[in-house]
Amino acid sequence: MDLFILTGAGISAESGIGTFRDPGGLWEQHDPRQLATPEAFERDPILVHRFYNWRRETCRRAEPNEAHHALARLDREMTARGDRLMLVTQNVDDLHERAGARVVHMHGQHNEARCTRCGSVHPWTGEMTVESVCPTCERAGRLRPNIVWFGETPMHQGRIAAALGAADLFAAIGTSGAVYPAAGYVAAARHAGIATCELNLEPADNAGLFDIAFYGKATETVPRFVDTLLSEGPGAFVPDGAARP
Ligand code: BJW
Repeated sequence: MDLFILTGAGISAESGIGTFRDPGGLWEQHDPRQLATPEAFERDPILVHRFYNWRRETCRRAEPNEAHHALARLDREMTARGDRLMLVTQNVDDLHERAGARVVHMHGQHNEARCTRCGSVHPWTGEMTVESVCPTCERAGRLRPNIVWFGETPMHQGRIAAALGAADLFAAIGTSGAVYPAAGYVAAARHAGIATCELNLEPADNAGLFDIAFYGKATETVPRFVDTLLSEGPGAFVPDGAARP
């Protein structure tokens, strides 16, 4: 079995981390152009640091939920059987790894700082300010959250493309399908003849591209999905029960 799973903000929603585009979501309350672009950081680093210090603290207080734990169980059991799982998250929280899963962060991580002068990346759990000093080059004022903002290149794209091409099943969990390149992975999977499955609270913007969908809270749908995968394999999620040509 070779699985590719993409997660988004919806998987962490029940851990108390707000999503971006749901009613009352982060981008309804805050303008992403003022907070999540390199230009915004250039223009007003104090504002951007304040926003991410608050987000980092929210993530620090949150705990993994049943959906994170189910994916960690899937990772452990697939590894024990010699199967392959590529778990890619757009989330910048660390709830997948705190549940025990191995995960690739394509949009970076809250708990890391990157130096815009020397390029070094450092674990960072506390406040980050315009006075923070880079542990490597020892310059102050050059650290930023190690997060992919709009207009920047998402991380690990080569590794992600290779894993997507080799998968038997592509599943997207709790993502609105609004932000590229992640929103385009389902089309790439279809193009490669890979079965596609959506688990979401509501249909994503790209819902029409999935072969099969399960709607409901991640803490309910994901453990069921994992149980079925482990007992029946990915064929259970191909509509006619057979692999697509
Ligand atoms: C539940 C649930 C529950 C709720 N259970 N489910 C025009 C066309 C196409 C592309 C572009 C365009 N103009 C610009 C672009 C590119 C741009 C883009 O896509 N913009 C769109 C807005 C149009 N993309 C970029 O700039 C990216 N870079 C790029 O493309 O570089 C070029 C390149 C590509 C490939 C190779 C090389 C180069 C970078 C994107 C960076 C995104 N950054 C953010 C901010 C991170 C920092 C932070 O956290 O502050 O990442 S934006 C934000 O959106 C965050 C998320 O990771 C990302 C995706 O959001 P997600 O996870 O889908 O959350 P929501 O809120 O949208 O959806 C939540 C879902 O959960 C919903 O479906 C709910 O129903 C569901 N849900 N509760 C289950 N309990």
